Amino acid sequence: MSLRVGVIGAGVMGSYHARLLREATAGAHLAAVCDADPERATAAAGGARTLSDPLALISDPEVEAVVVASPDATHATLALACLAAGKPVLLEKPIAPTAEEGWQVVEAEVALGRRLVTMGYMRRFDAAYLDMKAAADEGRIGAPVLLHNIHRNPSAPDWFTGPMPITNSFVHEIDISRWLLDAEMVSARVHAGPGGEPLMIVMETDSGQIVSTEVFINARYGYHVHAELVGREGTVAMAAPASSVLNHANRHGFVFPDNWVPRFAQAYRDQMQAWVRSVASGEPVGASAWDGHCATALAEQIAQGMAQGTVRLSLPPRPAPYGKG
Ligand code: ISE
Repeated sequence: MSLRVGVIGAGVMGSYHARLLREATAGAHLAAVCDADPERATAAAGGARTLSDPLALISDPEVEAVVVASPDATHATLALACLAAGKPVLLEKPIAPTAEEGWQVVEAEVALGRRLVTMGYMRRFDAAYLDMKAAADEGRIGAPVLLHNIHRNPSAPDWFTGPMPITNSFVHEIDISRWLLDAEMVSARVHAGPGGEPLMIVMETDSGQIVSTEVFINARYGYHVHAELVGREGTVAMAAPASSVLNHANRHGFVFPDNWVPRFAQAYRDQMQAWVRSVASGEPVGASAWDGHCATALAEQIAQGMAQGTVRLSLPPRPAPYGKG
């Protein structure tokens, strides 16, 4: 049996997810693509059906599971429609632009009594982060006390406005830091560089660990994500994300990609495969709707409170279906 998956959104992420379903995922195939722009939809569909109405795709009997990769503002509404239709959804981050909308998704899933939402926090499938987590969990660096993150994008698109460096980019570090440290964030302090960027965000966990993150969305030279986890007996850091080094024009080194798709290509692939397997087995995988809500709620509190100094962070009690994680 091959799972019939519909993809909503045919931009950078949607078209990559569609390609993974067409070419690189066992046990599933691309059944339909939906985008307001018919040319984009056709290009991403590679022969599969195209639609322009996302709700029609979700209710289509030919679609058994849905990937949502449309603009952030539509995520919660489409996730709610998937839950109402009883269809599993791989939902691109963030869960919503606001905590209130994200919480509606959590409440709807809890009311349904079944975990159908998987958040597309793909870093949880990246080999380097998985190595770091294994090193920490197996005690190879002693008790983790500090995590340094770097998140640099070459340039921000025009529509990247307001708090988006925090609510759209830094949400990745909130998620990956909660997951790596298996801890909750309790406070944050943001320092902004000249003219407002880069941001240096320092969070503290409920067991006193420190998480520092540089968010620099106009770093010019390339897309660069880095992390180092510091333990009492050692550290584990990401190696250069390259399989070769180049000698050219009096230089020696590796090349940074322009954006996150090449950097996390394998993580996206592994995430898609793991999601398709989890739909078949019924065993949840990856970040949950609760994790999605936590990232968005903490990002919102940080963005709203950053001008006032240290921000005390809080979350509602974790609903039972989400266990600990
Ligand atoms: C983008 O939406 C992503 O999710 C990328 O992974 C992240 O690095 C980038 O900053 C976001 O804007």
